[in-house]
Amino acid sequence: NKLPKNVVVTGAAGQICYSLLFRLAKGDVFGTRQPLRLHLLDLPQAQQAVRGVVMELEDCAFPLLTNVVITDDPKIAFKDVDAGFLVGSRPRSKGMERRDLLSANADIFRIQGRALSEAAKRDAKILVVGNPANTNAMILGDNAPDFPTENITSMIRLDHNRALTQLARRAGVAVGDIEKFVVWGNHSPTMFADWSHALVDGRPLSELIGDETWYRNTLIPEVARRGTAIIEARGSSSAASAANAAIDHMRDWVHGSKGDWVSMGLRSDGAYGIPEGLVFGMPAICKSGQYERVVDLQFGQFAKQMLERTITELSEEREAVRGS
Ligand code: NAX
Repeated sequence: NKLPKNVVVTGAAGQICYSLLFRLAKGDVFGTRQPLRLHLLDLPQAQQAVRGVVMELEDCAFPLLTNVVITDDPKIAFKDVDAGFLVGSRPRSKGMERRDLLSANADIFRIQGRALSEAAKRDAKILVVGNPANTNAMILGDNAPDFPTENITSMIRLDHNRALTQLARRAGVAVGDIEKFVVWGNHSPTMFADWSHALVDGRPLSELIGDETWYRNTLIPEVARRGTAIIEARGSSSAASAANAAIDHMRDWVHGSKGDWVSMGLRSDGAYGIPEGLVFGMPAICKSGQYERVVDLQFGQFAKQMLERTITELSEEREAVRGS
């Protein structure tokens, strides 16, 4: 019998977690033989709603779920965790400036960074989902002096998955046939969905589709606007697909990506001209519980411009939180 893994999930009363928690408890990330203890963190005013979600978790009688801790204290939530999904964050309220949003979230992730550093296991795998996810993940790392920053990642997988379906459909192939596709940069409209290395059966995907204008003028902006399209259609933001992307990200990190690339927000080491310390969507290959960055890629003029645009935005976000 395996020892249970401790998994912290923040924003537990929110809509993404309403899907994420059930799939986690079912075994979709760590496997169907791995028992789990969930540490659910949310704000004091959301504790009652979290208790309701836990009642529903109980009513699923998940064989893997050995215990659930409900708390509003980050130090308790991060205690001895093996993994974390940091979904909770401060949403933009009416009339709130972008700078105020960044600074409200900076405060949350500074506190959680300290709790992570003091209480989590050193090899814990952390995924930041709450927006602005890249900058929140950067702040978390900056404030976790005793925790390895390479174990802190941010989510760009939803954008990756969104693009993959559109590309596969256009090319007339299955999603699983596309290899070496990546989304670079910020989880925001400046993200760069990059098909320049993507292959289907060893053949360039761009050649197979053969329509650069569609790629530049339709695919890239539609992926960037997909979140807005979902809000318009559904009346609330993407939740089940976001939870699914979080599951994909963590499952691949834990179990491997079978040699293929995945898109992960990783702390830049300065490669590709991305300023060191920014958390940036980039390609990685996961194996044996670790990720390896894909290095030495070459870029054309268009890709360079697109990268520059999202680098500029993330650098500005960093400047905005520096003084906050
Ligand atoms: P909800 O507003 O439904 O839930 C957020 C929950 O977080 C609430 O229960 C709230 O009380 C809690 N919370 C707020 N501050 C907290 C704190 N300091 N500690 C613990 N919990 C706290 O949002 P939901 O739709 O679940 O989305 C959650 C976050 O994911 C948002 O920031 C959203 O923008 C972000 N997303 C990120 C995506 C990505 O690809 N990186 C895609 C999906 C999603 O938009």
